[in-house]
Amino acid sequence: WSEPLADGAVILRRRALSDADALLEQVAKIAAQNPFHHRITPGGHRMSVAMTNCGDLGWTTDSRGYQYSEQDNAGGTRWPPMPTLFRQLAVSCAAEAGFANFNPDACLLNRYEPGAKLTLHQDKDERDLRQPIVSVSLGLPAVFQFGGFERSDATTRVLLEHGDVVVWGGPSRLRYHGILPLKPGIHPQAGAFRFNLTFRRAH
Ligand code: MD3
Ligand code: FE
Repeated sequence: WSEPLADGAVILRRRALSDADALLEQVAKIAAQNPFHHRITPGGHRMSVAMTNCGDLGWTTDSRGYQYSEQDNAGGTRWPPMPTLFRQLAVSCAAEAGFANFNPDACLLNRYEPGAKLTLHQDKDERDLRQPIVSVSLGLPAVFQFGGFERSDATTRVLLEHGDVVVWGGPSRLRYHGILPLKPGIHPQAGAFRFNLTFRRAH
């Protein structure tokens, strides 16, 4: 079932549940090629979320800043291709939310361990902000926060669970958002982690 979260944002609850085992298998294959890595922000902080990517472009950060790159700055290799299942799921969820021509060229994989969090931020490193972002949550549940267009705006909390998909587009594309520190637990399919896949049109 689906429900609007905000103008342009739709949550498709459990939409990826039937694909979850296959998605996690692909996550493991990608990580075997380009391991999850705690990247260092331009400010010198080690991110508590570990990241890798698949697709033509991947989001990375280092002392120079944030960018989409064809190369993994950790390993110096190209990213693994985006699995067909990933692309099909992202494209069909975007279409269900009203974005008919979504063609992602980047998929960021985030891995949360207990205590890992993502502080409030905006996603604006993509060239065409009219393109939505599709996010798929797997494993342990997390509390997602979304706010307004300024960091100090009030936030709302939503629990994101295994198999939930959210499509962020339109006016919601530039809302501040974050993830509260992950509570420890063991998920039957994902173990002690939460994984989040975000599909983007970067260039
Ligand atoms: C709202 N990831 O990778 S996914 C990120 O669960 C990120 O790992 C979170 O924020 C995670 O940048 C949240 C949901 C999400 C993704 C992109 C958005 C929400 C968004 C872009 C604009 C507004
Ligand atoms: Fe984000």
